Amino acid sequence: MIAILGAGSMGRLWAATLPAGQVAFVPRPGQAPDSVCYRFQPIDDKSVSVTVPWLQPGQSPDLLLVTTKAGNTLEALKAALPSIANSTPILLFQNGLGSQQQVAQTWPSRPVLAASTTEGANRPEPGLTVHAGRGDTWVGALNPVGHPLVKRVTQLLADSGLAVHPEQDILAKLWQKLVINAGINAFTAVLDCPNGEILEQPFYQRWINPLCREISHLLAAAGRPEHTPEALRETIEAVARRTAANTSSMRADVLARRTTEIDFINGYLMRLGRQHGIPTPVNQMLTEQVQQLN
Ligand code: KPL
Repeated sequence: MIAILGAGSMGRLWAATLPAGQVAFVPRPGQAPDSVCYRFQPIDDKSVSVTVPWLQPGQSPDLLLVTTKAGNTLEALKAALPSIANSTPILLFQNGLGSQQQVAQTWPSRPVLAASTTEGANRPEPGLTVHAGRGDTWVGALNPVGHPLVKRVTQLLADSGLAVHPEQDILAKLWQKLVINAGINAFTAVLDCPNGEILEQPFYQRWINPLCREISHLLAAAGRPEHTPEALRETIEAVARRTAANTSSMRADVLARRTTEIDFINGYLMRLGRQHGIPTPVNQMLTEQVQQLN
């Protein structure tokens, strides 16, 4: 049995694709007792109706997927973990960086793993979850207790039929995604436009080079492989073009009046800059502008 904490788009994508009857959502405090029911639209098939029960007291999951927003993760896990065995692997799906490290530090004796995924899912209306784009999911350990479980967790997730791979250096994957999100998401939220449209906007063109210079310094300071600002810009723009029509997760959060993950994306880079004595005025400006939208 796989338990899922967080019934947003990503949680519902995994719940709909993993074998039926083997998935349950973890109830949040004060949760209504009814199962979670929704329609699921696969990429190239007819939509199906999905019913996912809540995890019952005494049920012991083989794996806990955590698909909460980065800012809610610690609090949600503090409420959920007392009833989940110490040996159950915790697999974190959060965007950005910072929340994963908080979890690994708070529960050092539990197996903590992280996933980086390029699967696309969204909820265009309340009862509908759409698998919007096929991608890949990489799974790797964040602490020593998690290492021996990477293969098993990857196999459990691969039962969904989605492409899941074990990853030795999951931090590298999380950094790659962080760079892309740092260069796209805040711009789409501030400019209120789909990913591809930022490329033509004067505000983006004014700030993207200085932003990439900041990120390039931060990568070197964090001991990650170095990338020139030009290479970072190319990577960001290739993804913006490939996902041109997408509404980024940050713009979607702003439009739905949800808290964004800015504190774990450009906000994380700003805090890292402070730690290393590297000025990050562009990350700070983007963080503040998105915080104001919230
Ligand atoms: O990951 C994304 C997000 O929206 O969070 C991108 C890659 C920008 C795609 O929309």
